[in-house]
Amino acid sequence: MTSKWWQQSVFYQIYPRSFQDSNHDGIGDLNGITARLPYLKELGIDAIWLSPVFASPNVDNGYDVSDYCAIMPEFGTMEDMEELITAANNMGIKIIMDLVVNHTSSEHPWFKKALAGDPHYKDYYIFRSDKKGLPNDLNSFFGGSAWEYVPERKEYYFHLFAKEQPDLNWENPAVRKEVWQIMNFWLQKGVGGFRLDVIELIGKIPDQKIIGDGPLLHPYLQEMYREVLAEKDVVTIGETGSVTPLTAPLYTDPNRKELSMVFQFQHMALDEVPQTSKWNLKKLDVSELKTVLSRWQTQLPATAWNSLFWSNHDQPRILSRWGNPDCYPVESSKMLAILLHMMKGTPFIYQGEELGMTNQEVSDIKQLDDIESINYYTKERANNTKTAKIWQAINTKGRDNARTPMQWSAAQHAGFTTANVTPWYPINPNYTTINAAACLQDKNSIFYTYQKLIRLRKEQPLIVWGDYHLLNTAETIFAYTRSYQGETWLICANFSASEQTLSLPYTAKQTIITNYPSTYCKLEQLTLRPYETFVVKLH
Ligand code: TEU
Ligand code: CA
Repeated sequence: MTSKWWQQSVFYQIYPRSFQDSNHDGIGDLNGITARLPYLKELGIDAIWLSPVFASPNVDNGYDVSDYCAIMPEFGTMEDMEELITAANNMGIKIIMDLVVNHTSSEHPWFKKALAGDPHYKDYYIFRSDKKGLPNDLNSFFGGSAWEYVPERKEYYFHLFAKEQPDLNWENPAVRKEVWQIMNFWLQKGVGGFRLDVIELIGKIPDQKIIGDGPLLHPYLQEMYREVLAEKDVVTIGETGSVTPLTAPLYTDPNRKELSMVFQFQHMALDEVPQTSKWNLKKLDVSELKTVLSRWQTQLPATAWNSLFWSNHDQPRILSRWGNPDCYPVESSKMLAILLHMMKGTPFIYQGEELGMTNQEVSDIKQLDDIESINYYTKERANNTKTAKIWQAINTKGRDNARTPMQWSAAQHAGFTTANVTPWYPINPNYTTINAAACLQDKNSIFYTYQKLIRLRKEQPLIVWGDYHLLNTAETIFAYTRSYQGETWLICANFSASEQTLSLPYTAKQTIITNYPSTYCKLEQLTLRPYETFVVKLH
């Protein structure tokens, strides 16, 4: 397979509302991002996945788009967006737009016209008559039926997320043409590609209760390639919640001409009771993490390409999830960074991950912003579920955890906004110690571990292309090798807060990166400190 720029790149996800406010209204914006490009350049990333910045009533914080070719006024103007694209491109950083086209906002003119009975736009969405009540028992991901009744029309429409996010009818060629036009509009502005929100849902057949991975999904993606992507050097990353190593090549085999890579979520579900809901908590188990991640390293055919990520705007903070924020925040953050960034795939860093930002505990419904958490809370209260249990679930898994503003400095409001302004969402009080300014001043900070990992990926083809092999060790040791063209590296982590002894039949030739200030040579008798992690060249 000929190599592509995005296979050797590291991406950084920005959640614009929470990144940097520039005009003193407490809401992050485009000019704020432009102002922080030098910070991202210093980190060394190649591309920014920008969560949605399109016009939106913000029922789901921008994932409900009312105009795909206009910027949300809170975030700035189209000129600001063009400036951001140009400034980023000039620094060698590509801007990746978040294309949310499984559904629109109910405020989108298409939907308004559809509701008004315009025959052309009616077929842009999925309407069914109400003759026998609800068309079927499909539920939406945010709770309740996926069918919303419109009394004036005596019809239901279909929505897999909030009722303010009606699903587009992809079977209608006119809808697909609109999407190709939107994509071309943004490509002409110089963006480097798209992250495709819940793209596996577009092939749905609601009447047969087929939702993910529907029969027309891949034909639509191939049409997208033909109509928009062919001959263009752009990246497409599909958000594919149910993808497995066996189905991934269907999206990413270059011969099939669909997408560049996928986001898989199997490692994100390890704290959930399988086949129930994300709120049904289960204890984390390191051996399951090793199994899942290793499966993606070894079972993916050479024709397929995967992304690597620990967090995003829908997930809790990784340090609070798999790390140890109370006793070993720095060591465990670096361990997680090294473990993931030494794997094969394209890494995505979520804003603040490189600083060791953590979850923020809440205990009052007024502290919630995320529609998914609010709906869950409301439903469970109605079911008389104990509040302690509800809050435990929300504090462990709620999406607001990742959406607290970026912690830039120890100044008031963490430098996210100006002193006398109230940020749109409260800042985690730990900003006084966990912040970018502090990280940049400390050469041993988490930030510089990420910086080094990014640099190593650019210098070492072994990290990009090497074969992966999991070593058989005690449960809480996560150790694997990468081998490429006769060279082999060992990556070894003590995934626990206690000391672990370990014997590996190797001698290290060179120490590459560590989270304790040590060098490694003879590996037959090792005593690893809490979260101690090292990468060495074996031969
Ligand atoms: O998320 C897809 C998705 O399936 C989420 O509902 C996910 O299951 C949940 O957030 C996990 O807690 C994408 C976006 O990333 C998300 O922000 C949007 O709300 C959603 O699509 C609808 O556009
Ligand atoms: Ca602002």
